[in-house]
Amino acid sequence: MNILVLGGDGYLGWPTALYLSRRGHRVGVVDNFARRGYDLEMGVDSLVPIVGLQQRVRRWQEISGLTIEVFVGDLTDDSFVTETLATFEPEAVVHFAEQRSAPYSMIDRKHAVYTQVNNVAGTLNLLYAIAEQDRDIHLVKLGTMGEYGTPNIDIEEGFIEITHKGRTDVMPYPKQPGSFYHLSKVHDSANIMFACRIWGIRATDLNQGIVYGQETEETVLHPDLATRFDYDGVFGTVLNRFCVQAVTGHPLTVYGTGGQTRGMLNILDTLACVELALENPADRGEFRVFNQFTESFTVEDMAEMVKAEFSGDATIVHTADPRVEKEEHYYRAAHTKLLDLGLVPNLLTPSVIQSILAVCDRYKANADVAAIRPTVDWRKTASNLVTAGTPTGESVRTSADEASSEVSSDR
Ligand code: NAD
Ligand code: USQ
Repeated sequence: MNILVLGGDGYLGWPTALYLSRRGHRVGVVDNFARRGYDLEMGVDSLVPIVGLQQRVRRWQEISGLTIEVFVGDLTDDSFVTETLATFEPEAVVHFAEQRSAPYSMIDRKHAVYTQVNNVAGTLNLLYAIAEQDRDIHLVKLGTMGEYGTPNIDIEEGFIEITHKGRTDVMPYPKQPGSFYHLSKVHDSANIMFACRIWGIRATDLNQGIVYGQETEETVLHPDLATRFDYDGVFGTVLNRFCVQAVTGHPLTVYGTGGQTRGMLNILDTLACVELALENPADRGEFRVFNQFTESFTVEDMAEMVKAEFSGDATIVHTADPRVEKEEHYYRAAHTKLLDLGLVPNLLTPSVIQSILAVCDRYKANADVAAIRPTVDWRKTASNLVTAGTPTGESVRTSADEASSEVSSDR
């Protein structure tokens, strides 16, 4: 299959591109390196060193004999998107290319606007390009379990049957997301569903939980093939963060009571789920939603598990929750569709936690402990983006500045 991986330089996009390439697909990757730019903006870096995309691709060719085509550009540039699709002629597009951090989107107005423009406009350009070029192209789009929030009823897989005043219909499941980032995914889902309806394109929305882990069969073949590993207070996700905190002697930072429950999955299962979606495409005109996670845990449970598996002493601290979210709540979310297609989950066993701890231990000298502290406060409309390289209050030109000035110059 000809598969274009958007966001192919990122944490999940790069290992997915390698995985699909190794399985005999013709793979192209698209990226504008925005993610590397956020690191520069915040003065942080991936714990595991990563080389540039061109070097990654050259190394892959040397090791596997396989070619990955590279397209450098921005999805918010509509002509770039149209030209890339025309050149590559994909049968499927896997779309990872968004600003994915909830805290980053909550820094201030500029970062919220940047996140929503980047994510929603990028996806809209893609929908138009697919509809104009070839409506058979299967769009596999990374969404998030966070679209649903934490309602006091069971979460279904995308849709819910509602009976109201004696009449019944199947409707999109209600969305109560917890950040401007998560909201951007809700807006994407609505746009994609509408595009499927009016243009008859085919799409799978993968409502993914929080991913953990860093190594895949392909990325371990050479250090140049490694994918990134984020641990800082803005881009680090909870379980990966706890592992870095343990090996650096930083207390494990549980926000609030730690009763927040989230769907989780191993990075290996991200690759497997994307492959299953590609092998079993949505029908023409179908907007399909899969809940992509394998287990759910409370934040406190995850801290306890990391503490138990760490060979040294790890302490857990409960800090005031910088986010506005329920700290104790009901959580039961359906996730059977990918299992029905054959997913065999890689669960969060002690040995998996130990393997993540081993990666963190190997690279702990790269960790900037000062960058671990959470700096973004949901209750404020502007937080100082204070990280290792940015003294308090210093003004830095950011991706968000650029988006914001583009928005104002358009007016
Ligand atoms: P990432 O930031 O590491 O990768 C995203 C890539 O997309 C980056 O390389 C970035 O440069 C690129 N990108 C962003 N905007 C772009 C644009 N306008 N044009 C071209 N390229 C652009 O993120 P990730 O962790 O790999 O996540 C990938 C996707 O999966 C995201 O959509 C995210 O919302 C979703 N997701 C991630 C997780 C997780 O735990 N990491 C969980 C659920 C869903
Ligand atoms: N948390 C802590 N301590 C920490 C970090 C996080 O208690 O040090 C808590 C948060 O308050 C939250 C939970 O852990 O309740 C998850 O936070 P996170 O940063 O790991 O995940 P989140 O912000 O939801 O975002 C991540 C990805 C995002 C993806 C989402 C999937 O960055 O791209 O969409 O996970 S989901 O959570 O299912 O929406």
